[in-house]
Amino acid sequence: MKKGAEILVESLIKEGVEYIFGLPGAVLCDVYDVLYDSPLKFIITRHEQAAAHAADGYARGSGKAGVCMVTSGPGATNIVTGLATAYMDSIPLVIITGQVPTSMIGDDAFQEADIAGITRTISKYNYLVKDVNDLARTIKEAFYIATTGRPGPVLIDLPKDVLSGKAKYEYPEEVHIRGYNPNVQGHLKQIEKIAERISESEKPVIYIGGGVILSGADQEVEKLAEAINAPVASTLMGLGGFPGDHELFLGMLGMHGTYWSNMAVNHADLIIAVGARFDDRVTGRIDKFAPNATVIHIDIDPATISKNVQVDLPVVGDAKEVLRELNVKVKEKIKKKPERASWFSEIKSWKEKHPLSYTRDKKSVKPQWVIEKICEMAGENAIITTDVGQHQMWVAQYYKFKKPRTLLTSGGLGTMGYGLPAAIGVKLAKPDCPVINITGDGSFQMNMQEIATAVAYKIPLIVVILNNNTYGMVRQYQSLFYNKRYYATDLDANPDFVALAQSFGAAGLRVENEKDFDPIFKQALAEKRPVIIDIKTDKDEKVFPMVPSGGSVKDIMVN
Ligand SMILES: Cc1ncc(C[n+]2csc(CCOP(=O)(O)OP(=O)(O)O)c2C)c(N)n1
Repeated sequence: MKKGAEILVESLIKEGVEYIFGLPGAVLCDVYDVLYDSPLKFIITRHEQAAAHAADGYARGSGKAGVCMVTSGPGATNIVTGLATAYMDSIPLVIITGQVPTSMIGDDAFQEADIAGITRTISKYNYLVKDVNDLARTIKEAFYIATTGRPGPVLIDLPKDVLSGKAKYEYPEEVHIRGYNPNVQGHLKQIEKIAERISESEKPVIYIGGGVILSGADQEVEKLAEAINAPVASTLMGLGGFPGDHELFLGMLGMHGTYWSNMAVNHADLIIAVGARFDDRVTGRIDKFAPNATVIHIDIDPATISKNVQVDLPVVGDAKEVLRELNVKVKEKIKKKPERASWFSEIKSWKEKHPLSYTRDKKSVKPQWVIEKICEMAGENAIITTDVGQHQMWVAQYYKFKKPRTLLTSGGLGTMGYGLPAAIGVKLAKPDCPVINITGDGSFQMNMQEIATAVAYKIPLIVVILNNNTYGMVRQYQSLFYNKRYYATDLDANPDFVALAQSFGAAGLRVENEKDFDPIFKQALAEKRPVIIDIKTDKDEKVFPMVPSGGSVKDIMVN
């Protein structure tokens, strides 16, 4: 017989867990007492939201499930944003929450919150374990559900008496959940049909999303693109799923995508969407999206098919498996690589008409320039995390991501405060890669307390604050669509970020003009502790192109 807390810890070890991110509470003391003697490393964050984001960063970097453990009531409610962030981007997490004893559930007991109820719509699945005999099976299932099919976060709520109660311990070898059978292999006949349609296409565009990265399908995408000679556009979540410097790469599509990728999608006769969900940031006005195209959609989640855009040829399956089959079929159908001279010259003309550009001046350091410099200096192994706002879109536009899992950003929920804790998590998963959080002054202040966590565990990472003293992206909306009536956007009482960093025991550095950048960034890369670099930028700098919300490609603003 073993105690619930022992069953929990032993099961986590069996699942190959290295790190647990969390923050304590008395209800979990049985667990800490077991962890005390275990090889698992518990990373204490300063806020539970950050624990969830750190576990998420670990998961995005490693491809394994991230684990987070927090106390009941306020500890549990603090992870809601982290959970929703992971859910929207299909990130595998196992979140363990403490709960009041089963006898007190529903009594408004001290630090009770119905976290299973609260998180029902933002988790892939959740459990409230009422009997210690169910614990081992529940943990096995949670990891299985989190990491298979379309991945996602799973929450396990554990009452105090379940953790202190005893049961016979047997960890199941296999999982059988009725009604849950993710379909990995795509339908062969359908794949053949798709290959046929591809061979007839004159103006194809491959449109990749985060699913390409989650399934590890990047090589297969490259093979397909080269075999059929098709340009590739990516969503924010797909960046890194295709080499950013490849001649077939069009860059990001959608609201802040490149002019030419949006035009290409608009004029395509065939869209091959892989692991993408036709998010509104990509499609804009649905009825005007890719009006002339046959739409192929390859996705593991049957629920995404025709959810937003009517799909002509769907295949449900794992992107890597389906593309592997598709590449075989395509090889049979297409003997000679198509030239597509007129299609590529059309794309080239759009590229020449409106290239991505910004003007450098003496007044301030341009954020786009900073991002190009970081890309140049950080090396191919660097991993970038971002927050949300203009800086995030400039990263997507100006950083050339060459490998999967090198951009960690909150795409679906758009969570400010994600970047620093995610950087902590991914640095633990990939200790040999430089990790750089590119953030805004607004976003940084949402979880800046986590500098203490990075200092405490000697986690060297670099935070680059593009400091425009404003909630830049919202100010941009007010500038473009509300006649410059700026309201609720200025950040007048920002701290001195350099002094703040130093007060935490991190290095604080400042870039005032372009020529400061090289030596300071080199110094930051060499530091063995967290570094914060504060860079003053112009609050009126804007992100272009921009397709206004609810607009179509015809409404695109290029400057
Ligand atoms: C938690 C959260 N609150 C509010 C928003 C709405 N929002 C989107 S972008 C933005 C401004 C971001 O400002 P900053 O981090 O300074 O970045 P910048 O746009 O200036 O680069 C805000 C407030 C959000 N995305 N997330």
